Amino acid sequence: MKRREYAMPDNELHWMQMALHLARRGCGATSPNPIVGAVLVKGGKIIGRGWHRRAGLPHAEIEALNDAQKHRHSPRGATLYVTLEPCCTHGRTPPCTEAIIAAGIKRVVAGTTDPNPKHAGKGFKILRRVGIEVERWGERPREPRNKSKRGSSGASPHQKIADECARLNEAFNHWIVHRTPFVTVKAAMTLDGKIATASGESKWITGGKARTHGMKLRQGSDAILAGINTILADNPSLTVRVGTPNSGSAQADQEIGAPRPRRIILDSMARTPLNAKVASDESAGLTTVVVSKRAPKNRVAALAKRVKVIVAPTTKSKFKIQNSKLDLKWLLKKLGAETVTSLLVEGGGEVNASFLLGGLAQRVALFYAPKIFGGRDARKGVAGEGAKSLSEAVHLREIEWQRLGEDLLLTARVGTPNSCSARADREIGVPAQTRLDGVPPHH
Ligand code: AOF
Ligand code: ZN
Repeated sequence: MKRREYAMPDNELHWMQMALHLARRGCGATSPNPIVGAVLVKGGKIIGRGWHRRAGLPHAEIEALNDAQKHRHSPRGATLYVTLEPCCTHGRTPPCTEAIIAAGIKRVVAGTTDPNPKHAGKGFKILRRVGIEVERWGERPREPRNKSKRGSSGASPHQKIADECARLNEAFNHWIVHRTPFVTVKAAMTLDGKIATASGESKWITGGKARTHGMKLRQGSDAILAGINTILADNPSLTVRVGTPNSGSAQADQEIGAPRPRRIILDSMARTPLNAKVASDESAGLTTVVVSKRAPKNRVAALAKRVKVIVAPTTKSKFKIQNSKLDLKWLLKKLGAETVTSLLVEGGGEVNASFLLGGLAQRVALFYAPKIFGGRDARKGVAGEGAKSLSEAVHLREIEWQRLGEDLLLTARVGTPNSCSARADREIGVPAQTRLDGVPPHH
């Protein structure tokens, strides 16, 4: 017998699912704004649908109201299902709360609270104050769990929707609070954690499906970052291309449409060759080379003719006094101020280690190919000085394994050292979450 999930009308799940679907249409296009979807329902029927398309354009709620108007439906007395708390301030666009009140909406069901400190519950308060019924989806009483399903996959459809609304905008949620980008460290490795052979060969470690997924990760990021050693060794383009699975060659791949992520190169001594792809291709305008004060002036000047160059402060290395490093915390603040909400770090090993072991990454996306390179001089996915003891290890949580052809992809959150090791061990097999790049499977 079909179990009733909770004491709310069944249709509500449907409307909220639809709002989530609509929200995802904005995937990768709304930065620095969140993706949001909205459905207006009156008399059990949908009278308007909308989603936020791009920063500067109307919010999802306004799109839904406009849609209702276009089809000559009056929104008076309707219920608004929206994945995020309606905003209540003037930004690039006027407050949605005012439009909702003016339209005579009776009830608002919102997926989650907007973490933007300017809103963060204030939108709900304003609506309630004028007598609009407001419900936060995630605050509904939880239905008792089905015992047989208890554990990793026991979440009800209601709870899944609440979780998805909260997870829909991970990068935005992080950036709007911390004002630094949400950092994902990505690496494609052999099973023994190598990203290149001792002779430096590194192309196509993983197969076509994994590479296509890697491209989606790039596409969902505001910026991609790599270190100078990677530029010198691999001369990567760091652009978004749609790969033909197993094409095996970058030339067989095609450039796809905007918005294109920025490319950030960590290069303290300004050694990026002027003919490197990142400095010479048609997307050179999207490249920023981050140098230190010690970089030779003539090199900096030559690079600055082709790409954006910024001079970052340095921090003394804990380990080698003579080795000062670019101050990554400073850089993240700078990028955050430039509305980079999500940053994909693509190595190499030293750069990955700086972010991971420096506590500057929030997520990892590690691709593993069923290959073994061995070799004490082979390049590692994560290098640096490494953890000195078990207690210094980077612990991962919310572990998700995905098979991509012959390869495996591990997606996980980076926990703070010591904080979640026990939980992380138990969490293998958490329910499938919003996909890494936020792009729905059928999108
Ligand atoms: C909503 N619905 O569809 C979105 C919201 O500059 P603005 O006017 O676009 O406002 C941006 C802020 O509004 C953003 O930081 C976030 O807090 C919220 N985004 N809110 O009610 C939407 N995209
Ligand atoms: Zn709004």
